[in-house]
Amino acid sequence: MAIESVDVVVTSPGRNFVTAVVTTSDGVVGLGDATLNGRELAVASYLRDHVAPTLLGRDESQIEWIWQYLYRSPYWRRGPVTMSAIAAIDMALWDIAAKKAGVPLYQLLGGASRSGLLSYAHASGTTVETLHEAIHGYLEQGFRAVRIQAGVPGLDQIYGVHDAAPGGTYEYEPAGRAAVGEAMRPTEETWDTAAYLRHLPSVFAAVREEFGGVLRLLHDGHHRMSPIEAARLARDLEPYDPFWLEDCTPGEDQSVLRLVRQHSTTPLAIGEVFNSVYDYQTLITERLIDYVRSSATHAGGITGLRQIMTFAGIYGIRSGFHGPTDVSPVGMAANLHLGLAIHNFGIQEYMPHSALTKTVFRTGYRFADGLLHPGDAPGLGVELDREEAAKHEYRPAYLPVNRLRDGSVHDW
Ligand code: EZ4
Ligand code: CO
Repeated sequence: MAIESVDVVVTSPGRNFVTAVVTTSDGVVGLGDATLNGRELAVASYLRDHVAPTLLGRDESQIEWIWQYLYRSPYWRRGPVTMSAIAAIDMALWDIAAKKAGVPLYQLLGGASRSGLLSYAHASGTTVETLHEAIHGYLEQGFRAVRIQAGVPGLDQIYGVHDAAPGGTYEYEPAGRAAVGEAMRPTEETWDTAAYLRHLPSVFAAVREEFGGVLRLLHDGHHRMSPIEAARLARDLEPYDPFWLEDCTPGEDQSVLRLVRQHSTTPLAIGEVFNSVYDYQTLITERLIDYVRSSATHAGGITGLRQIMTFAGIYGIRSGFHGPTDVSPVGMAANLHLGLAIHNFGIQEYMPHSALTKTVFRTGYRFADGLLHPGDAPGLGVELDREEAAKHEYRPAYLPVNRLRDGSVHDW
C-alpha cells in the first residue's frame, strides 16, 4: 500500500497543537504530533511545504527507510523544527502499522516490559503552605512522585509556580496567548539566581518534614544556573534525597555536567530541548546524566527516541520523557507506548491535558495508583476529531522570557 495524503491540522483547544494526519491508499489513518511550543507554524510549513509532497505514493510500511530519508536527504540535519516534523510522520507511520496489525503500538516495539509507568505530577505553590496543599491533592489522586516548584521571596512570577485555582484545580499553562489574528510579545519575568539558591533547600527540608522520606521529589531548574551554581544546588539538595534535578544548566555545552558530577550525587535529568542522539553523546558515554528528558515529539518520533534509549541503555541511563501539555495527547501516547516497551524506563512526566483539549483529542491512556498505561486500542490509541479541531483557530502563544534585575536577558 502507499501514502495517499499527508494533512497538517493546526488547532487551538486551550493551547496550540500541530498534528500530521497520514492516510494510506487502503484507508488507514495515522496521527503524529508536531507541536513545537511557540514555533508551531514553522513546523506546520516544514511538513506541508517540504515533507508531504516527497512522501505521496511511498510504501507506508517502510518506517525506518522513511525516517532515514527525511533525516539525511534534505541536506540540513537536526534542529527542533526538522526533528518535530520527522517525529510527526514517524509516529503516524507507527500508528498505521499497529492499526494494521490490530495491536496496541507497544506490541510492535517488543511488548510490555512492565505493567504501568511510574508518573510524576507538577506540584507547586507560591508559599510552602500552598505547595503542601498541592502535594496533598496529588497524593489523594494516587501519585507517588511529584515535581516541586516554589515561590522565592522577592520574585513575583517564576517558571512552574502557581497556586491552585478557585475550585482546587492545579492545571496551568505556561504559554500566554494572543487573541485570534493578533500579534503578541512574550511576557517578561524577573529572575535572581542567588535568591533562588538561598531559598530552595529550605523548601525541600519543609516538604521532607511534612511528607516523610518515601515520596519521590523532583525539581526543575529550567536551565537557569551556571555550572558552579548548579553544582552548589545539587550538593545542597542531597540531604533531602531528590529523585532528580532537571535542567540544572542549559544543556548545549555537555561538558559542564562534569563539574556538577564532581560535587554531588544528586541524580541529573536533561534533554527536553534536545532533538537528536548526538545532543546526548558526551552525557551518555561519560554517564553525566541519569535520565533522558526528550519526548518522542521533539526527538524525531518513536524511531528517534528509541535510538536515544537504546544508546542510553548500554550505559544504564533511564528515561524520564517530557510530558507537558505542549506535547499533544498523540505525542504523549507515543511516549507511553515506548516507555512501556523499553527495558530502561525510569519515570514519566504527567501534566494532564484540559477537558477542552480532550474534546479534540480522544485518548485511551489511563492513570491509576500512580501508574500510566497507554491502553490496548490498536495503534497509538488516540483519535482526532477534525470537526471539533476546526472550531479552535490558531492563536499566537509564547512562553515568557526572563530578565535579571539589571534588565539583561537570562534563560527562562
Ligand atoms: O517549560 O514544556 O519539565 N517541563 C518543562 C516544561 C517546559 C515546556 C516548554 O515548552 O520544563 O513545562
Ligand atoms: Co523541564
